[in-house]
Amino acid sequence: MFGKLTFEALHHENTQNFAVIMMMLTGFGIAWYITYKKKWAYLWNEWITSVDPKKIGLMYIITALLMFFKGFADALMMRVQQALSVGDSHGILSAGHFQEVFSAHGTTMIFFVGMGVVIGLLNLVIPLQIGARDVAFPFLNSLSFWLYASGAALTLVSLAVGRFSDTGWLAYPPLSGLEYNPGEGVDYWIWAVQISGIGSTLSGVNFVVTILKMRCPGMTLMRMPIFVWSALCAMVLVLFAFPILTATLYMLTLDRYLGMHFFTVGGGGNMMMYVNLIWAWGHPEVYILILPIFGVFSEVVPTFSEKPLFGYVSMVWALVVITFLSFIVWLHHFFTMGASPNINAFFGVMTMLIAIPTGVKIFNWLFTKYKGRVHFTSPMLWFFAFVLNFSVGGMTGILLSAPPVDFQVHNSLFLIAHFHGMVIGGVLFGFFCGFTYWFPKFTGFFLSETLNKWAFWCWFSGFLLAFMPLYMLGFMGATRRLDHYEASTGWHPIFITVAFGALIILAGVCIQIYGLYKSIKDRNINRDLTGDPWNGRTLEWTTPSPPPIYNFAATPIVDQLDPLWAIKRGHAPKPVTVYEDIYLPHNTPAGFYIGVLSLIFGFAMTWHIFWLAGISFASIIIASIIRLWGEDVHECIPAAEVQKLEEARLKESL
Ligand code: HEM
Ligand SMILES: [Cu+2]
Repeated sequence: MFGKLTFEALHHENTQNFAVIMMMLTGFGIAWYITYKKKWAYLWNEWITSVDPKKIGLMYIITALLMFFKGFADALMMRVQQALSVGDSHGILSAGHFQEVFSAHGTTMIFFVGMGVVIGLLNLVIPLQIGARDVAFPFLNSLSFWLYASGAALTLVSLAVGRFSDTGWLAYPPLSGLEYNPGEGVDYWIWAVQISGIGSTLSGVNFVVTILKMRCPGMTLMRMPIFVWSALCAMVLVLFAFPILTATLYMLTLDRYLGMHFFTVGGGGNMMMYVNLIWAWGHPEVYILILPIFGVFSEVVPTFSEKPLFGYVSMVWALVVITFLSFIVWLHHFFTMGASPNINAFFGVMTMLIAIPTGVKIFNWLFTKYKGRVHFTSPMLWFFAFVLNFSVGGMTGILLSAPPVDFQVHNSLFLIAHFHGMVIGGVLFGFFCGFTYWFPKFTGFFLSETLNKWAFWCWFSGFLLAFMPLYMLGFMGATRRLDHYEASTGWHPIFITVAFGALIILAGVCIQIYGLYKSIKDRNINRDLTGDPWNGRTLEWTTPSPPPIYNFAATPIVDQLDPLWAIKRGHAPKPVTVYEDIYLPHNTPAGFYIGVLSLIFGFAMTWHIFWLAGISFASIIIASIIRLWGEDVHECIPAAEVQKLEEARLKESL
């Protein structure tokens, strides 16, 4: 009846029990608070069923931040373990549990934090920047979000029921095959990643179409803000890369559930195929995360330097070249697998080539500041820290792309230092930069700048202390995924140092949480009444903060880059507002239902409860058909009503 699920699945080590209790208390706390404030109906009507990309974007970011706490807790546990587990001492985690922790950390951070913050930013900013009222497929957008959330939820469920995968964030066979891993861990991983991955593919479809088809009149491709360009490139990568992930996971599923042998050497399969396929998705994936971040900096740096972006056209071409190149470098992730020297050399050279367009971008940002009036606001601080970290990470990446060097340091902490430079110094710092920059736009009030700066300095110094010494450890021979080592290695002091670094990051995180809390509490005294607090250049700053549900009272028309600056500087006429009837899609609970059904399906498949899996899968299909059958209902806000709303708002802001 319940497949492999027994009460045994609820037995855990004490550290994990603690985590489960904390998670449940947090959940109950939130539920109690919503009940106490009588907000369930509000939550359902305004958020859960919403198809407004501004709300969906915020939901992505909130989910990603919650998942970040989990991934960060995993990271702290690993750091504590490595600082303690030397010689006779064995630290706080058993070897098996440690493996689960690093697998969960990597999976959570890449799929649920990285993807969440990036797609969240896209939802918030893209429609506004292109002068649109919505994305091309509003319901699909809501569905994407709920599939993503359901993958994240499945990862959390694995904390409480059974165990998560212990095969690393990419689950290479044969370790992840049935023979070596008969438990439920790998299946949790497969379904969590598969379900959220389908959500990502749908987001890719949605944003490519939105950017290509929904731009306001006059916005030609070469008049799009660079953030839009970066999003377009990233979403094209999604379209090409995510189907590979889906297919690869599907083959692993067939291997594990039906005893097929795609990746089993004994049965005629080839596990190297898995490694090739997963990285044919995996390398583009890191660019899916970083390209939109390049876009963020291309918005922030000119605004806070009071100068147009240096080299717009070269910026666009750099993005396009990176997009292309990122598909022909995947083999650098397994130089040591035994391909011929010629093949290794080809992929090594292709990898090095990426440094050129990336360098173009870095120099363009720096030249943008040249002779500009640079404001050292917190978004700019994140940018400066990014330049440093990304350059160091990029340089060590070039080292790794030389096969002979890679043979020495692959699988060592040198690699961990390199890619955390990219994902923390790049993706996270870039997200914090964009988050701070656009925060007043979407909430209508500011974050505390003083606290932002404190948080920044903790993150920055903590990062340097937590990750730079890993380059050294890597050279000294410390491998990654290490839960225990001997004192004679001499690594112990360095592991203690990097643990302190992680604690300083923790201080930064705490300051950020407090800052968020404080700015929400004081929101009536730190309101942004202008809609354009930073002297912005692009269309999102022509709307009030927060923007009305329909974004623009009248569809904007543009005839150049940086249209808002053009108006402010008298290079373009002030737009006259001609009110029009506005059509907006109705909210729908279908996305939420399909998300919940997918969660049930993933859980049932993981535990081999096949009748439940069958029912939930059939329900997903039926729900989709019902949804597709219905007419797309739109709500009309008549022009007169829009005018009334706009005039009321103007009066209020005076
Ligand atoms: C916020 C602070 C973070 C800390 C302190 C941290 C720490 C760590 C540690 C200690 C490991 C294990 C290293 C080893 O193998 O010995 C690790 C692995 C990893 N981290 Fe992080 N990390 C952080 C953030 C991130 C972020 C933001 C991402 C991605 C967006 C990320 C992605 C990964 C991945 C993919 C792995 C490899 C997991 C595996 O071996 O399968 N981490 N991290
Ligand atoms: Cu790569």
